[in-house]
Amino acid sequence: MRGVARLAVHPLRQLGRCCSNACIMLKLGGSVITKKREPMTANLKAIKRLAREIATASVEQLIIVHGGGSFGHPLAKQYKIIEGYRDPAQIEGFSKTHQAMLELNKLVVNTLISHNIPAFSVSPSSCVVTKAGRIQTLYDGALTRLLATGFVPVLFGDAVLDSDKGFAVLSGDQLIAALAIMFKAEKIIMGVDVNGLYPADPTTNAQLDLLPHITLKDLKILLNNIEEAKVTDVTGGMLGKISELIPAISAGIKTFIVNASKEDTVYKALEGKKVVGTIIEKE
Ligand code: IP8
Repeated sequence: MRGVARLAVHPLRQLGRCCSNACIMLKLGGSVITKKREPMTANLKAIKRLAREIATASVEQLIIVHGGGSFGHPLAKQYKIIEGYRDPAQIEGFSKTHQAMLELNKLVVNTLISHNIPAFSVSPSSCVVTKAGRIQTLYDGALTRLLATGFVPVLFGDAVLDSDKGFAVLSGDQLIAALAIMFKAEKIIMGVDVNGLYPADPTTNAQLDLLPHITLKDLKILLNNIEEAKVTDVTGGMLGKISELIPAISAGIKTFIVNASKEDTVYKALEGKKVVGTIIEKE
């Protein structure tokens, strides 16, 4: 990251809720940074490559959110965390799910640090409470200061406390949209394991062309047509992912769906270079 302080942190910039320079939000999908079919297995090669790409891009301010992949999802499913707190046996599962996410986050953050990115881990369960699964409170004080100081906060989908149902699973997608609105982000880059959005499920119809650019109106129509992802994902696969972005897109934040499994895609998207993918805009 040429534009951001390397590990030597900037003197404090003027503090405020919005980023002093437009902030970029980057989601690293769980299916990219983990081996989705192998429990608790990170894709270290992909994490290192992504760290290298992020380190070489010129970005002023960056917030990274990563997904759960084979760390958070199987445990959240096993202990039915998404259904809320119903049974004391889930207490252990709630902790285990969070710990699994911390483990993945540690790998991601350590790799970013080893590439001289001033990454700093922020646990969503310590700054978010949901109500019926939706973000109710999001404490922004520490995040604002981290950004102003020159850090790259690294958050993740997490097991969080919920004021209605006790527990919930907060997806990285709901979180990134809320953070993008809160920090008036310039753009959201969603790094997933497909090239972008298609008019229907591309795994069942190989002839489909990628949608390079769509509006919010088209997106809503498309969401009625997209089939759910085939892989176990407690937070709703591609359909869930994209619907969570609607509030941010409605707020005018340009969103890019790109294939983070492909070399240099995230680098180019961060740099604002042309890249294969889908751009979603309000109008
Ligand atoms: O992969 C889910 O985050 P996501 C996190 O962004 C957990 O949906 C704990 C399953």
